[in-house]
Amino acid sequence: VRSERVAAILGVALGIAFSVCFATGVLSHLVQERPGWFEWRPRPAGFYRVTQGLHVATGIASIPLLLAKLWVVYPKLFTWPPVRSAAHGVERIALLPLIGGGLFLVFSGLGNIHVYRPFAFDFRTGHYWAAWITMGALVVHVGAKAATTRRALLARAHRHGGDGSHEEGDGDGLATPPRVRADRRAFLATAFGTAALATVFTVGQTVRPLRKLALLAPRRPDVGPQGFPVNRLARSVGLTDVDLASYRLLVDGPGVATPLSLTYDDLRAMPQHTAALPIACVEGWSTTQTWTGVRVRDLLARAGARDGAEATVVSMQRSRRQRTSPVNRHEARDRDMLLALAVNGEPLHPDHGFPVRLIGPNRPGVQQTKWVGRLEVR
Ligand SMILES: Nc1nc2c(c(=O)[nH]1)N[C@H]1C(S)=C(S)[C@@H](COP(=O)(O)O)O[C@H]1N2
Ligand SMILES: [Mo]
Repeated sequence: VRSERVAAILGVALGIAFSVCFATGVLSHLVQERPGWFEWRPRPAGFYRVTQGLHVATGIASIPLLLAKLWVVYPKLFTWPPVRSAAHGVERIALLPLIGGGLFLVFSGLGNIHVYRPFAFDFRTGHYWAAWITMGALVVHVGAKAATTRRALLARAHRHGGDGSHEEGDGDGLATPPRVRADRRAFLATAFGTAALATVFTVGQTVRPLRKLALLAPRRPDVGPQGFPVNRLARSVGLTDVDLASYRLLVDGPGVATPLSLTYDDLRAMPQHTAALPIACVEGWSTTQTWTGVRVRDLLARAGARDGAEATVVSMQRSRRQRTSPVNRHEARDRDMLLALAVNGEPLHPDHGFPVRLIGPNRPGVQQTKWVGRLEVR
């Protein structure tokens, strides 16, 4: 089982999973950071939901594959002499960030979706930089192992393509006995089967038809107040009973001609729009609900903001974590960018952001700000 062939098959699968995970992860990071050169669009509305679902699913599938791969190759870590040449030395040094980084990524990610963040540093910052280091080491590793991998994978093709007298080899010219081949198949079936089951038992948190199978998922997309989940409770930010008599939504900042201070009734008196939009949490769960409220673009127009205005949405919560979120000029114009007063025809539950929450297309959950008190316009 501890053969080049098994290592190669697991390696290819891990390479694909890590690449998808990396691309979707960098995208998610950029959406949350929004550097100046990065123009995020509000359409297609469910795009982020798919990319982040893939991120968490490929990360979870990687865990059994990574452990299987380490089990297959770890005796090779102790071969003698440790370094045969300069190139070999570089390849071996790259194993440290590759193995350490890979393990850190999958387990910090797994922790994060269970809201377990025991690190002294910010989860996203650490996870992001570890990803670049790990992928750098992976590029070195793939370069060093490409020839071996191709040889190990082609051994079987050679057998099939031949006259039938060839046995599957390990690339070393020796035939592989059938018992060994059966053991390898069983081992690989266990590794891939475990990866498949771990994935099937969690993707129900975002893939509706599988929600009954979401046994390993931290959340079910249909369980919570008003029928969907909550991460941050109103209680935890002291906003369980917001007084509507004193509530005001401020629309102000350098981008408006007339600053607004609107009561809840003022908002209810404005034209209401309804849209089905997902909350797609970075933790990989998502849920689509039907939201009703005031369009951000109507509020901006009423405040005399110019076309091209951008805004920062500010929550009434005191704690800084996820208190604000950005609305760029594309989002500000979108017909479904709402300050929602209601979900599925009912006023928002306090845990869902009563009296007013932002909800818009193609945004990470962390940017669907609850308990909104202010739109600061530029
Ligand atoms: N003010 C505020 N809005 C917030 C949050 C928060 O902590 N504070 N959490 C965000 C996150 S991470 C997600 S996924 C969505 C949905 O989270 P919920 O499940 O807590 O409603 O709301 C977002 N809005
Ligand atoms: Mo979230």
